[in-house]
Amino acid sequence: MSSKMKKEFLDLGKHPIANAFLKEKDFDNEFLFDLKVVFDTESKLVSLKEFVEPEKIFNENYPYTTSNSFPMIKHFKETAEMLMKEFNPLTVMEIGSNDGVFLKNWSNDYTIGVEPCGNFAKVTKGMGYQTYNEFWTTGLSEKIKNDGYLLFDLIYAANCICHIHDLDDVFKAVKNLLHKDGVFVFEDPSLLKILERNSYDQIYDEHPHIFSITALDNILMKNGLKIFRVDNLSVHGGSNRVYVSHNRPVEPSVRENLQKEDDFGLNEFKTYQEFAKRVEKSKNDLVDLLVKLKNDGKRVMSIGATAKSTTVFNYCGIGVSPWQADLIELITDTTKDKQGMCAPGSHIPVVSRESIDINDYDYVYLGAWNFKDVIVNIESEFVQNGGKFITHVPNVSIGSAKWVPQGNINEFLVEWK
Ligand code: DWN
Repeated sequence: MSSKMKKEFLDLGKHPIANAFLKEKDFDNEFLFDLKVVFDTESKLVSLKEFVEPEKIFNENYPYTTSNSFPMIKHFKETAEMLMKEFNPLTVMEIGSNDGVFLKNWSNDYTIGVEPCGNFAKVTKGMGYQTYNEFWTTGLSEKIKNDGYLLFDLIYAANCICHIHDLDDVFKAVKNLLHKDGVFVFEDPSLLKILERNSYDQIYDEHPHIFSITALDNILMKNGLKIFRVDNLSVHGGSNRVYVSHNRPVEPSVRENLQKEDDFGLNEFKTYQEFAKRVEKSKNDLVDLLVKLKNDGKRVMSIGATAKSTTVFNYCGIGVSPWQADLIELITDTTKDKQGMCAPGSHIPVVSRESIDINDYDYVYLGAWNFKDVIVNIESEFVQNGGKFITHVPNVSIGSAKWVPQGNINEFLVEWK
């Protein structure tokens, strides 16, 4: 791709590594980089202007485990069941197998994982799955071939392909190991949903690319593979599941998605310039709201020490600028490796949910807004005591939850204002 084709549309300022939680002693040595975003007018791919070395991000200390985002366990079980039913694969490989939440739905006799983070590769090896503790490259695909593996009927990857810099190499490596009748299925956040919902917080070091179906279609085609189906998913605030093969007939969902993206303007640079304006407004609205609450003597905490909230807090200066130091007092997270640490850049303390009394706070900012319905229902006592939620997606708003009948049970649903 020629760099002349890449046009910058968003500058989110200096950012740390989104998942590099740290202790106070390491504040002075924190690595920061310029988080800027470009649109390639030729391939239509949206990417970061500056990539961070993968070894700095994905290593022994990488803390995000799929199993801690527990609603995802059900998602991966259902995905595996669907893939089993439709494609009945005899050989399966997962790229980016994390702590094995997808792998464990398949027999370890015929399933292997690829995972660059040593801590997770150890877990899936312990579960009996052959796991290559390496980055996904054409070199690794050759090694797997030389180790005697047959070509794979199913290659799967979730929230992984958009993490890799060199997409031509990624897809060449897949082509190298995909059986002639096999399917490559991968899920990643949807660029269209991000633009529709102003969820700019999907932009951080781990996402060097944000995929549209349009860009993927162009890049896969160039590498001799073809998208034959697209599913739109609600997970992670809106993702696409993309089905790829050597030569299966293309289904209507591909054309429909390409059309939807074109209708929204994803092929035009001005759409991204308009998005950049909405991102700036989102920042101003969030800071204004938090400053007002602070001045009114209200206390605000956050749930979910997400990579996404690293982007929000650093872009908005929350916890970063001295005059915005304590707008959000703390973050709770279910992940043990994040607890007792400080959030990247903002240095807001991360603690376990059990260690605090949520009723001491007036507002909860949803760092994990993608799990808002789950979190609101877990925090029923806070809701009953009049506690309120804050989100910035799709617009900065305050939500109060109400009991609403859902079939046979009552659930909390948030009404946003
Ligand atoms: O692609 C990626 C996605 C899949 O996960 C990575 N690049 C990094 C990561 O992004 P994230 O940190 O934004 O993901 P989540 O899944 O939104 O993270 C949710 C966080 O919130 C986890 O640390 C677990 C925590 N959590 C919680 O404290 N209470 C989650 C739930 C549901 C809860 O009730």
